[in-house]
Amino acid sequence: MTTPLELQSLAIEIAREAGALAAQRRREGVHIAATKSALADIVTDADREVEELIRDRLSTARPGDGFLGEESGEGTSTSGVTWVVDPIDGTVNYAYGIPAYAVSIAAVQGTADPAEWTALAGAVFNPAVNELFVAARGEGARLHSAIEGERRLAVAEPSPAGALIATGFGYDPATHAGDLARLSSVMPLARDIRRIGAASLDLVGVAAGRLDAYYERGLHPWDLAAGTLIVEEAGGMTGGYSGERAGREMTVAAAPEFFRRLTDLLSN
Ligand code: 2AM
Ligand code: CA
Ligand code: CA
Ligand code: CA
Repeated sequence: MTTPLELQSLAIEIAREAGALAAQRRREGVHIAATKSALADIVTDADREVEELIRDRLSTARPGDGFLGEESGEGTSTSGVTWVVDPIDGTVNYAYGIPAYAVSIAAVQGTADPAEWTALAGAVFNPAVNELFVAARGEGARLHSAIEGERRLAVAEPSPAGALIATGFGYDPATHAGDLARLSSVMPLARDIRRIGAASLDLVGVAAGRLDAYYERGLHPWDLAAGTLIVEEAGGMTGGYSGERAGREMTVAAAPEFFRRLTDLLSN
């Protein structure tokens, strides 16, 4: 048996090494290798190289574990544990030199499906500002920050004056009308809106109290695996529109009372 804390240590070690590689490649200059589904849906050489490093380190340390990564697909698990990895979350920020991108690494038990898995450990590391957000199941969530130092994370309900709400917009033009309709429906609860451009950083932002809430449609397992565990271990709630788990259809994260108000609004 491996404990969530042991998996967390491995996630941290690899996220720091992978983040250092991403930052190094960023300094050397970014090459956009391909445009995928849409103009904003890009992949750089660094996305692929960083995922390869993570996959290599994990298969050496834990050869029986499964793997699900954005850039290189799936590998099966014989141990019951699967690593769900986004090598660079926020690739558009990365390509433009905006310091809001992160390596996201999570260990989950069971399947690699967010509707079914039990998340055990997660690490989200933003090398551009040297901030690491971590959680292990049942052990709480922590931030190790070059700016703020080290602290345990705990969500708080927003001020009655209004919430700072982050969201993201789908790359597929067919989703734009729905994105705008949801945005206007949540505006009455908002003090202001943020579109940061990296789902993992939106989620850990909620855990750290830097954002009051986050919601987005269209996320993939690797966007949300580590971040949702970090929110939950910080005492927050994550999920879809009405009781289901966070996933492609909808991902909402907030402190419990505000989570209920926001999901009520979004589902109407
Ligand atoms: P990426 O940078 O790893 O591709 C932006 O809202 C967030 O959504 C980022 O975390 C981005 O991840 C992710 N994302 C990836 N593909 C997307 C898509 N087709 N539509 C919307 N967001 C997407
Ligand atoms: Ca991508
Ligand atoms: Ca992503
Ligand atoms: Ca990515």
